Amino acid sequence: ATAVTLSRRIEDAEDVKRLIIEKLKYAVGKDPEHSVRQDWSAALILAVRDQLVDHWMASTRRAYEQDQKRVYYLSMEFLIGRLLKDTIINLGLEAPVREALTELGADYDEILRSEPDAALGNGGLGRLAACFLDSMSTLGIPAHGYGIRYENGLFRQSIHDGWQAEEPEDWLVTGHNWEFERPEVIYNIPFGGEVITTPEGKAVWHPAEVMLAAAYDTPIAGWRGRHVNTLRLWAGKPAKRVDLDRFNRGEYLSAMEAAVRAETVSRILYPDDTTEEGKNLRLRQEFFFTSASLQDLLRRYLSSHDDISKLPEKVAIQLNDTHPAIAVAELMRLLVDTHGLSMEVAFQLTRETLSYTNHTLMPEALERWSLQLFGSVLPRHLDIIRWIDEQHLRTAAAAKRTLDLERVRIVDHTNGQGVRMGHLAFVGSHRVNGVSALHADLMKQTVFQDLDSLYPSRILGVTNGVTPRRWLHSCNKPLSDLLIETIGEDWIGDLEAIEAVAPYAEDAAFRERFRAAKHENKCRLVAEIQSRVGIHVSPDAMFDVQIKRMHEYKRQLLNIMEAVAQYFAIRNDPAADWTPRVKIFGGKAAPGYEMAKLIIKLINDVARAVNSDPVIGDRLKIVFLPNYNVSTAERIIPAADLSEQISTAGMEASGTGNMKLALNGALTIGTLDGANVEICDRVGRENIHIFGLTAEDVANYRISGYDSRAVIDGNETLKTVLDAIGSGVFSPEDPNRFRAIVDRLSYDDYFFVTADFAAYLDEQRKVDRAFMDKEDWTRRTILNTARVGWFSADRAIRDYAREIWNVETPSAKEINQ
Ligand code: 26W
Repeated sequence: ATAVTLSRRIEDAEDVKRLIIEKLKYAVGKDPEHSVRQDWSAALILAVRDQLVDHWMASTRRAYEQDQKRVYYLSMEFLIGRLLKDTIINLGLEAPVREALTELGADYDEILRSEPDAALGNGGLGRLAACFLDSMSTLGIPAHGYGIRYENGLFRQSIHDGWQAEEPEDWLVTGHNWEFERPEVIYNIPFGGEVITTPEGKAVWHPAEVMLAAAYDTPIAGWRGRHVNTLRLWAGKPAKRVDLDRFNRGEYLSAMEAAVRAETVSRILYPDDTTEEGKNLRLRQEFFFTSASLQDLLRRYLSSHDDISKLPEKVAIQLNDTHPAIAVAELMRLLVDTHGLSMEVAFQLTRETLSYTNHTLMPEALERWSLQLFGSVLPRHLDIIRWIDEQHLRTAAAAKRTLDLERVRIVDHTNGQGVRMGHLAFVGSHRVNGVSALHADLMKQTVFQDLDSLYPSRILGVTNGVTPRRWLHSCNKPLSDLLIETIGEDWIGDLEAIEAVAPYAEDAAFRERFRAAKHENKCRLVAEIQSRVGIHVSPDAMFDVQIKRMHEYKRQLLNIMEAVAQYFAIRNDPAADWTPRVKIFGGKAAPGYEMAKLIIKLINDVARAVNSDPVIGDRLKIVFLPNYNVSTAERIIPAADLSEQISTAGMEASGTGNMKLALNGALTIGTLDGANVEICDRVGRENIHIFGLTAEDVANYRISGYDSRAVIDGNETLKTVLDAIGSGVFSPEDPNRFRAIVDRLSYDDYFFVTADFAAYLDEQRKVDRAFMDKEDWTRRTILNTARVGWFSADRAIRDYAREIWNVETPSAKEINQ
């Protein structure tokens, strides 16, 4: 076995060549002469995957032998993107792979681009889960990610006549070469039916239907590839493919019905990250993957332990938002109904094992299921939740007389009626965390105020982070090379070491090279913009970037309104000393979110007018890059000069794009929201452009009332901009197209766009002046890169490990040894 292992290990380009040819022949079934790009890609992925297997097995063996505590990250979304380049870089194989492919006559970069971008997530929450997988492997924490193997990930966006159109994303069609199917790992997932109480008083669930969850594993390597964890995704399978009785009666289609229903559960990722759908399928998806994951981890625990009561010493389960919150009831059910524990003991173990991360305070995104739906899909769980709620209510009644008991209940008995999943997750967890300092504070002041008073010190903040491997070292080679040459490569495994570059901000020669790296990235993006949307932009202009999901609270509208104001100003005085800008937008709107889709159209209509106006020239260009995803982010972020983080204060829980952009040497223009607050603290107030209402201002306005009409009437520029948009200046073929937007802002400006407009414009003009001073601008961008090392996902994971999971992590020094 050892001999086989050694022959597969890559030492040089010759080894790579041999392995690729072998994979082409014996795994893909092609000879090199007749291989197309997909074949080369498959062969390369399979060859690289081989390199992970020994470390992967060693990691598993170590966890068993040393009886290490394991971490399970349950998430409905893992927005991992492409894996090939990062894995090659993590393993230190880039040079030999490149050389081998060149010698074989294949194009390395083209092969990298042909890998499908696994879009098993909507946005920030899913991407955070992917960064955390990278960091848990880098830190050598024995961990599993558990999720759903969606056949169709987030839809592909195309732009037709300025409007968003959605097409299905079928990333699995070309085959997912990273994964290992595990046909032997299958679990029964029951649904529906009823609960019967036996004469002895034992509750027995008789489900109406049982389907299967089948495991597919993807190995996840960390920095230097020493430790490899598993992302285990579940696919829905029918218990039996065909109903033979029906089939024999000639009812061919209905004989397949149950099979189709089972496969539907892992068919599609819900594309809406704002409004909870309340759909039967969504609830089934949540229970499906949560139950499979819990059954799987209990089986693993029991294979080497016989005392179930020690579970919390060896297992930590993190719930990524409330999507897997049914875990509270499902773990109880497994412990009580399958393993014979009492409800009391089961509840204690459940709470000590689970913890919950909240990612949003927006009331419409807080999950709540009607009792009717919940009871029909998960009747046993509803009983268990009622039991938990009774215990919880007793605690509440004993603790505080002043509390409104109706508000703290998990099962809402008021007219709304329903199961509050946030409450369930909170009550069933020993720790509940927000994703930035501000967000954790707001959790205590708003949605979880009562629960916080009942269970003080359960809430904590763990500020998000991003992996420096993907989001600097791999996506920004020019800057990474410069950093490595200047301060060495410790920062890749210990991002706070990047601070060592700060003194070079004062070094003119270094600044020149830092600018050159940025320029190279900008030129690459210029070419992409030209080829994808046919707009010519200059790499010398400021690249002003807003890339994120389309949402009213993120205020892409404020950004495009500023563009309109600037457009008019330039037209009025073309000869003035304008700072040339390219405004770049990217982001998907949920298919049912009409306002967000209308804002995309507005951006494109304004872009059409501005980009074709000969008076404007290079002074202002507007670009909407379609189908924003992880891979496009990897090309846009290194090229950005200005990072737009302009959400209504109090509404963006953290943000993570803000961290990636600052790390890559962009300055931020932003509100004091989410992690912007902490970014400001670290880079220094003079190296960031903060404007607008604070979260406290917003909260006060919500109480006292805010009159946008008066603000509009008092601001000539704002009035001109809104009149133009509302009267069809940008949509002459349909003058009323944007009426709804202007009406919203005039009568019910819920996101305070008009309130922040003047301050935003002021700050943008300061940005213009600052950009003109090339040396000082570069100095400040270097300080941003140098000072955001704390926003590494490695630091975030250390915080989770210490404050929530109670597992050990190695020091930064050990990582770099
Ligand atoms: C009910 C459907 C649904 C689905 C997803 C509702 C809400 C969500 C997520 C909470 C949306 C999300 O991605 N939130 C983002 O999480 C990031 C990681 O913590 C934060 O950085 C962002 O600020 C937050 O918006």
